[in-house]
Amino acid sequence: MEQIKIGIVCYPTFGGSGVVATELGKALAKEGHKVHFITYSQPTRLDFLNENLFYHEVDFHTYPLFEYPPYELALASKMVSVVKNEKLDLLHVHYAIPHASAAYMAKQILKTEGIFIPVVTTLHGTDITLVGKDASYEPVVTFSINQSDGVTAVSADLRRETFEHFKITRDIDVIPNFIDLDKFKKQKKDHFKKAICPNGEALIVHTSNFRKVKRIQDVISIFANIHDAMPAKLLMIGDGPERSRAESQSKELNIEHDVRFLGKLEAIEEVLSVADLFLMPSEKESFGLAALEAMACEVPIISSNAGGLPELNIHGVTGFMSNVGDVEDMTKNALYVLDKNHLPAFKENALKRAKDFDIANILPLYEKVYERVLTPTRAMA
Ligand code: GMT
Repeated sequence: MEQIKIGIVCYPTFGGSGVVATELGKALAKEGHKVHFITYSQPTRLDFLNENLFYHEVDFHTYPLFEYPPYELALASKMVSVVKNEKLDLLHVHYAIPHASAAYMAKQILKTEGIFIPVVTTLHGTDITLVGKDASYEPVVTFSINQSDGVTAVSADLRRETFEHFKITRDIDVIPNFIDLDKFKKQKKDHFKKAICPNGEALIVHTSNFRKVKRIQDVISIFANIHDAMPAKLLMIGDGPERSRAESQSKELNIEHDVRFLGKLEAIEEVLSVADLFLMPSEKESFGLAALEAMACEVPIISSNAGGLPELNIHGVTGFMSNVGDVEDMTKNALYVLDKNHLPAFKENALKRAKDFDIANILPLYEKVYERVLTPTRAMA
């Protein structure tokens, strides 16, 4: 498509929605589009220089009257000024709350000045499945989805759930998460593997934000069972509210010497390069980007069958899926995959499946949505 100027709004943190938004922006910039990130701090993965990438910080000031600083208003105001100053063609907001409603407000303000700016909203999961459904947000989420010019969801399951729980009066395109296979690939890190697993132990990995929805207590329980059956080590990457409980659990189970909590890591692909198995027993997972990152590094997946995971993890091929909370079944499957006679095929299949989500295949799907929402603007010009 012809090169355009896009404003991307996202959470700049380690979470999946921020990662997808940032990686998408970087890929669009490489294609020659001008990409302006509008966030409250520099996105974590915005880590390289490109003449087409720009960053605008939302500065919001508090005042003694405000018990809760009105971030959404500051964000909407920032969107208005960036659209005007940079002559943006469209806004692409990731995560409905509060980005889609702030974009709606910015759009209405700009309309009064004769500027039409189309808004694309990407739904990522918890903005619908956990937070959005909450009665305190539901009317605003419904309204701002319906008022967006384009809406995408990261899996067919998330699209289904959006239609099920909200009164949606428009289409939603499914555009899955994607992966940069140049960054996420198995690297030779034998020395690292030797340091963690000096006696050839199996290396199990989990990465997440350690929120309740990730069920990291199941990760520890599954690992404890694997550990009973064979020599194994577990690396827990990330941080969040459930971390200390999981640390205590591994002490109670007497496996703490073989479980390491590494905290937040930038170069996850280096750890994934030496992993044998990835655990994702989540309660909900609209897509499971962390599992895709593991698969790209040739790591098979033991996951729950929640949400969009069946759209990624092929049961019996790239790993296995079980019902949420079925630790016994997940353990049995993990031991099957880790069997030396089975592991190589699962690794190969994981990489093969990850290639379906190559960013080169997914980027054009977003560009198609951009083209579509821009058509009425061009007709008006
Ligand atoms: O997984 C999280 O809690 C983070 C969350 C987010 O919004 O940042 O991730 C969601 O978006 C990712 C990117 O689209 C998806 O891959 C994750 O599956 C999804 N998480 C959940 O649905 C729990």
